[in-house]
Amino acid sequence: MTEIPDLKVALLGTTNSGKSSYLQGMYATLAAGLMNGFFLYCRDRKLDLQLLAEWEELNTNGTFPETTREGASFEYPFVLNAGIDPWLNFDMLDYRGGALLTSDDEDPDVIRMRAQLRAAHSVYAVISCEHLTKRITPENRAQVLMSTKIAAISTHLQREIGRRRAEGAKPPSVVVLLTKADLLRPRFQGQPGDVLFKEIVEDVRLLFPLAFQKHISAMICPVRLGYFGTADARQVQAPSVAPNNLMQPIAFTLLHRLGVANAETARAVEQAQRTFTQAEQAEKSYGAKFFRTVAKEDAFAAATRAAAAKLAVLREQLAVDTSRYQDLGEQIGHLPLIQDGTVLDFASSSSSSSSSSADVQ
Ligand SMILES: Nc1nc2c(ncn2[C@@H]2O[C@H](COP(=O)(O)OP(=O)(O)O)[C@@H](O)[C@H]2O)c(=O)[nH]1
Ligand SMILES: [Mg+2]
Repeated sequence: MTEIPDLKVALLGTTNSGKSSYLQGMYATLAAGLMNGFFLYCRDRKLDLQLLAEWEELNTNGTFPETTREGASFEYPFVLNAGIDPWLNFDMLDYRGGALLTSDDEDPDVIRMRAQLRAAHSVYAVISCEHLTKRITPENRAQVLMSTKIAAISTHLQREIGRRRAEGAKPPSVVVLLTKADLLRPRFQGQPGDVLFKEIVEDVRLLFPLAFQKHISAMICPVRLGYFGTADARQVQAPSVAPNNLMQPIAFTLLHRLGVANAETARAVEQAQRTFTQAEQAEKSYGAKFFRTVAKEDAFAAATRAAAAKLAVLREQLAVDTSRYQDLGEQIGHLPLIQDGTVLDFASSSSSSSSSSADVQ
């Protein structure tokens, strides 16, 4: 089997913020191929069955799984297929929320979390919307920072960004994952979608300014598994399960990764084009010489062929990745994206297509 690239996502959020539930719903959505021809599956067959069984349990009986797994950090070894081709090893890391609480540098969970953060291409900062039922103000900010553990998440991520900067490496992309978005309903009832986004962006700016930093690409994504009305019910009405926006964060993570990779491939194509032109010219000018040997002629021709083949492979890769980039871009809809502190105009960016965000609450 050919090597496929790795993509690592770290989910950081306090206990009960909705990390595992998001992961399950997201997995069920992507395993079903609902993201425009991209499919997710789990290399670990047991985990795969468990995730799908838990999702089915929620959908048929309205029961959330026990949080026994909260005792340990958990790594899900997914593979993302583009059509029938395996494209990426997609590892998702579901941290034990408790690791965020301790400032003990020797704590094994903290050590593991740092190691995983180092490898992460994308970090999801998870905030439950139960803390966003009122507008964030300078007065209530400290309280919300504490109960969401978002300050600790910022600290860990900031450290990692600093470490990468010192090494000349790129920071991870950032998704602000606003789980339990059904709980925003009373706050925004009857208001147009762009009011919700405008206010939520300002809330996030106060809670998690890191997402607005220079060199950071971020997305703010409200997600919901259903309309449950409360923040931590073990038992809900099965028909109230109505997932929304579960795949958009993944599409964003992939887009960001592809954007970086495509820029590199485009540079490699330019370089390969130059090499090819030089080889071709060298072959031509040797061919024009009066004294030539067949062996040398063959060597020049072989060099041209090799350069042409390399150029063709790179061009093909760029074409495939560019088309994937377009397919994924269509999945994002008009969710707020933040690049270098500038909020891209989500309200006007696309008005039709995708169902995302239209009914976030
Ligand atoms: N209202 C609402 N509650 C949710 C939603 N998703 C999860 N929950 C609740 O949040 C609880 C904790 O979620 P869990 O995923 O275990 O959190 P974790 O500790 O961060 O992994 C669940 O048992 C559900 O009751 C949602 O979309 N809406
Ligand atoms: Mg969990």
